[in-house]
Amino acid sequence: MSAVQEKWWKNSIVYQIYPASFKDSNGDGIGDVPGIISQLDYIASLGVDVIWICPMYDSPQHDMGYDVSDYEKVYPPYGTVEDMETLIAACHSRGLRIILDLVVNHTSHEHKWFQESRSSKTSPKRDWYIWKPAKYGANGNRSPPNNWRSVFGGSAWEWDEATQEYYLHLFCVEQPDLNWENTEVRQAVYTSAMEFWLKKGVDGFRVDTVNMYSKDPAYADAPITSPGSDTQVAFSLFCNGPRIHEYMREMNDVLAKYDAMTVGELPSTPTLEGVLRYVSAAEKQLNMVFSFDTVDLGMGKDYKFLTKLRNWTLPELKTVTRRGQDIFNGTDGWTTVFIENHDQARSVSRFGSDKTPELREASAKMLAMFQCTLSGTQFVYQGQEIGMVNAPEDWAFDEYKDIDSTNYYHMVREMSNNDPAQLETAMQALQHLARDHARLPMQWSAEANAGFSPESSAKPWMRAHDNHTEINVRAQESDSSSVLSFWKKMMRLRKEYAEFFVFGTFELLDEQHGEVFSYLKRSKEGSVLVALNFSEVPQDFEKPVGELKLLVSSAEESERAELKPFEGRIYTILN
Ligand code: TEU
Ligand code: CA
Repeated sequence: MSAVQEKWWKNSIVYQIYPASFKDSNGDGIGDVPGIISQLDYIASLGVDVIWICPMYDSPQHDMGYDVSDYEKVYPPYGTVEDMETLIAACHSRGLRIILDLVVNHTSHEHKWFQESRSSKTSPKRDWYIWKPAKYGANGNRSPPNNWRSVFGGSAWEWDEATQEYYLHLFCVEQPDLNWENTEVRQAVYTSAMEFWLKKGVDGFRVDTVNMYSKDPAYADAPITSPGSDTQVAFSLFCNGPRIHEYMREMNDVLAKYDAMTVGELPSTPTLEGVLRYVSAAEKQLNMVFSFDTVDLGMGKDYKFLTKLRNWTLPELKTVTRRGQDIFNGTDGWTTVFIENHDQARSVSRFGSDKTPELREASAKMLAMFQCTLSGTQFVYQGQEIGMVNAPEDWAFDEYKDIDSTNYYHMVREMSNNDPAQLETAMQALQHLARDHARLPMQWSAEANAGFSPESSAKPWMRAHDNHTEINVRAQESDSSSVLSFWKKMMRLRKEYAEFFVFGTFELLDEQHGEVFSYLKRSKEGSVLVALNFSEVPQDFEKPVGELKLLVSSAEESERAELKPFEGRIYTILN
């Protein structure tokens, strides 16, 4: 099928916005919806097609809005429902589409549904959440119904003193899991969280933790992988449960009425077959998903922060990339390409180098080329387009705000009895992998607060990166050799050569090469070669048969055969 006949979202580029950190219009130190509206021309100038806004719903913000207390209201510091209506119209008038984050595996503990549910065992909404009695040991000690560990550490069960039962929270204590087995819950979710916004004209949803709605109904203990710990990693028991595909189809029936685009977040589903069950067109469930293979590279299995720095190799990155690209090879499925989002450290710091300005810029451009030449719907996270990097190594722990980071650090402090060496290791892991890095204020200019908040305003809710004087939108917009200019060029090229880059099939070359990642993208019209140097030193690379014509290099024009440090090149192959 040619590109023109395909669904609009396949050839789209989505720009992800984290409302708290994008643009503060009124100087309270917190980004807001009017701030987003004020930067829509900038967003449109990038050449993207869709914006995705992370949760802007009313919330007590225990997990930055992924704990929704009212789906039909906007968190007041971000603005109002009217501001959202203005934003939707302002997007559409620029030819941009807008999708929202749909967070319905759980609500906030402050949502009225949960307030009612916890009010008594006989509440009509008791069954809207997952309540279970305690277990009692021989000595009469009370313990949770099973050993599941929450994604943010600690037990996934919280004891409710008033009604003497535990409720399930796969994320933080303030995020009780909804009981999707209950039909009324599903209908309430469709009406309040989905149709309320679809009727206002949003074009679809990014669906949070999409595979956790159906849990293994036995609620059995997870296998012991951390001996000596009360809690165990339990993804295999709470992801992809027996009714999940029934729920997906039911949800899709609602979304289909609005022709909405959907992208589901799909942790713990590493096989092609598992992914296809959600995204095969014939299944009518989701349009595409975010798989975790690439962004999980090098993370600890037991706790993600329990790892060595840069604990991954290039051949591993190649393998997971190929696995992700396999879906475009003869299936009726579709998926995404991304290496950053609000849950990940910055890609330049993880997969490139932020050691010197030269290496940083070179690797940011090379990574742009990497992403823009992979098949799928493309997602770019705010600040990625200017090559923003992780917070500096010398920032202290109190600059880290995310519950995932603070829970981990506090756990290490407690378990190690404040041991300085262990705390230092934990800090290093945070500096490498914390979600906080993606949440630093967007760097608009060299001015105070990185131009995120007006100069005279309150301190931004997270400290602006010290390097904002060097890395910022204003400086890069007027520089044709900047990371930003290169991203724009690559996004244009991606569309121009969509049959290769968006829709083509992927063929890995030189699988074992530890420094150069090279591959072919093929279409009916022929092939292109992509060669990416993932190292700090020049590298040779193997050339396939055929006459190569350089289409673009991420480095300054060079006659040399070798790739420069972190250089990427694309060649068309003439026969
Ligand atoms: O994330 C779900 C998820 O499984 C991970 O990305 C998780 O945040 C990470 O592994 C923790 O280290 C989604 C949202 O993207 C995230 O921001 C929320 O915190 C989470 O759901 C709960 O709603
Ligand atoms: Ca504000």
